[in-house]
Amino acid sequence: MTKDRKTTRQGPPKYGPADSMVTPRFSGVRTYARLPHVVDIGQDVDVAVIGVPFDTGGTYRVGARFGPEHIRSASALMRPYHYASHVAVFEQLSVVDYGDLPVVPGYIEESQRRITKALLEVLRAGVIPIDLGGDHSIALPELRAFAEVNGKVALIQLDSHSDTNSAYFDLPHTHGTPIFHAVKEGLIDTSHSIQVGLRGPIYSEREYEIPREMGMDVVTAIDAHELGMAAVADRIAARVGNSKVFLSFDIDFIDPAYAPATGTPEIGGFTTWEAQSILRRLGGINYVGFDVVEVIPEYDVAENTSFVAANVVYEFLALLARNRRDGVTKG
Ligand SMILES: [Mn+2]
Repeated sequence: MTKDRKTTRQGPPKYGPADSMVTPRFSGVRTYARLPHVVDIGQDVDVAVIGVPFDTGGTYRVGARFGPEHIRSASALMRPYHYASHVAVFEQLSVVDYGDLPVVPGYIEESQRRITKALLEVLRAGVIPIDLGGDHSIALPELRAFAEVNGKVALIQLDSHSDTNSAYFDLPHTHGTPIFHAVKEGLIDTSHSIQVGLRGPIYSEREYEIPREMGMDVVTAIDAHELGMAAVADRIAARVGNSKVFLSFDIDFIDPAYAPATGTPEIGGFTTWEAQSILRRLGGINYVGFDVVEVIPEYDVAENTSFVAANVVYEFLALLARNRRDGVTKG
């Protein structure tokens, strides 16, 4: 078990973004939110934003290897105060951009090994990672690292697909299979896990029964739109309770009208405001990590999708900043 950084870090945050009232936000080397690029992390870091530029798991469109670079670029417009939560994010948290984890294009299982190994170093330093994908196949090596440090974790998955297929083309690993393998490997506490936003043409009526039979709660997009975002958020919060939580945000949760640049777009999705509305109601949860995946900048329009992802990351940071301010500690 790692030490709890929330109680061990002394004094004000060491690392925060460049001041855009002092130097223009379009200047300098691009990192997430103009944060310092720091690879020597330890006591003085709470959160690390980390690129995972791997996209060999894509089954349709590919190019998420360029996601981290574009999300970082779009994030230059992040400002330090989160008004909806009334929190000065970087006064609460010491945050760095850790750069990218090692991957090997074309070699999914070797990349999984390298991602897990590198992420373990971050987790063992007591730092909460926010990973920028990459396709959703990275969730499996992420979950292997989270489970090794924390034991089974609860999963909040905002996604238009369940990603619980056992195989594609008679082979086990793609961006449509990570949750199947994670459950099979015992990495997820399914009884406290929930998938929200599932939609689109599927293979059969049975498809959404697969994650349910694994023990997860499933809120389809149809159900979520009927329930409304406040009720969806309440259901998520009740489901995970006091568990240690990994929140995985597939950008295809958002409707392609707002986030077109993704691997397998599905209409009937959620607006950016609806996504913010859910995320902002998920305070007080014991998060061990986050990711945002499946941004494929080649398909983007006016950088919209990267900008949405950059803001999703900012919502994650605000949740952690609120937890710090409110004295919420790890369980
Ligand atoms: Mn997915």
